[in-house]
Amino acid sequence: MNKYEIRVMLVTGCVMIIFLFALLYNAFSRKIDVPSCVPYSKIFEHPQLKKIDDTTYELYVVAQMWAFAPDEIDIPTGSTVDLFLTSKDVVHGFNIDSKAVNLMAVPGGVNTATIKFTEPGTYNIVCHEYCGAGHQNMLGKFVVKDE
Ligand SMILES: [Cu+2]
Repeated sequence: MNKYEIRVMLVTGCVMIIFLFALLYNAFSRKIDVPSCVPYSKIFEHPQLKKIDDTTYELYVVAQMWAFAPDEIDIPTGSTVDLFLTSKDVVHGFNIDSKAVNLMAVPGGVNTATIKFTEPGTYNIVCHEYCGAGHQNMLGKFVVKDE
């Protein structure tokens, strides 16, 4: 190793330290965090299950670290649910157990699916896209009951 190599390594190390310091300074002192935005429709400001008629529902779900809103959805057996899914912060997943529904919740975008619940039971929802420290606790469920 000659003296030029050592010099280059020292300069590189200094630049990295300055960069890291600038990053942490901005993150903590200026409280910069992940953005929070809800797209397009005002309806996502109040995530909800909307009844259209006796067997049809529209469901507006907002995912954020680390929960779904709403996280428990009660519907009668035989219902058809039109799902509209978005995210407030980072990309999340939306997978319904024993249903062929596997969506991404993307900030700034809306993904949709139509789901028919013909059998009563509890259908768990999991976030299957790693989204940070609380990811494993990001759960929800559909509770389908006979009326
Ligand atoms: Cu997650």
